[in-house]
Amino acid sequence: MVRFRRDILKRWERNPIIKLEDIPFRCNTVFNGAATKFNDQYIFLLRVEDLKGHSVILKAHSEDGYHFTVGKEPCMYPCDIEPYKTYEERGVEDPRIIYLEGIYYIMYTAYSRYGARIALAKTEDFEHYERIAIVSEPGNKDGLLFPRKINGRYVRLDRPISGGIGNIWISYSKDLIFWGHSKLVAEIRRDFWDSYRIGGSVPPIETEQGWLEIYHGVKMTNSGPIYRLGVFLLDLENPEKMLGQSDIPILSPREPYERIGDVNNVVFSCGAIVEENGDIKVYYGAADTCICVAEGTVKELVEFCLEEKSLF
Ligand code: BMA
Repeated sequence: MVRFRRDILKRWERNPIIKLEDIPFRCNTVFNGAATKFNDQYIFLLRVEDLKGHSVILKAHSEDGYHFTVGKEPCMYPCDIEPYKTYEERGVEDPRIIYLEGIYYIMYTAYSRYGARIALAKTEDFEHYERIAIVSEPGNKDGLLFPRKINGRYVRLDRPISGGIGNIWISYSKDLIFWGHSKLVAEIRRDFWDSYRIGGSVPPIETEQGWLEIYHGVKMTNSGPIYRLGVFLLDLENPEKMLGQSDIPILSPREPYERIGDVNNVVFSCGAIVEENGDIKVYYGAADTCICVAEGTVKELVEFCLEEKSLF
């Protein structure tokens, strides 16, 4: 019998890496989070949903990327100063960290009765966090900053709902606050695993062949949505240009901790760490209930975007 891995990424055998029991205060679930390296440590900003159903952000740190120590209290709460007060009333969700020009920027979802908006904060030390602005109209989320300017402009991917469809768009800014010149970059694919909705997950990773984007795709089924992770590659100097996209996912929910939780059948990433040898640790929320890691190499993910299309 031929033996092969079901998924392109390989799960850490001791997943989950952070569970509800690790959180030192009363809360509902812990899931999606952002990752970076700072002072030789892995820093993880994770999303914790409180018992009211609103999310806060909590810092965890680790020496090896697998064993994390979780902070005693959240580092970002919904803010009580306007305009954040209105637009974060239901929580701060799904952070992504981008190191850009010497600053760690945090793009996150501000969530309120008016829906989702992308918000931007920054930190230089992961002790003090400063909000910069709300940087999108309502109905937009999954904001991912590119880690450098391209042709003199800041660039981001985002996920507006337009025409009732969630696709991945790109937009540009001169100051990180006002964004425009938006264009469609990646679309849902009819009859595929990402046919219902897609959104960027991990901030774009620069490689020699292009910007590697790990995104999430959703298929709607009779028993609800299934969230999986996939990859595509964008041109380095013209990131509106798609160079390749894999037909099949790199990670699908299979393990019990990915199948069963507050939202069943979800693997959802907001961050990854690329090691010096080219290995990549992709952190993901599983079933909106715990945090896990799966690994691969950047090289194989890039090749996967470019290789002959195959469903097997
Ligand atoms: C998305 C986001 C994620 C969540 C996922 C599955 O729309 O809200 O935070 O993990 O749905 O519930």
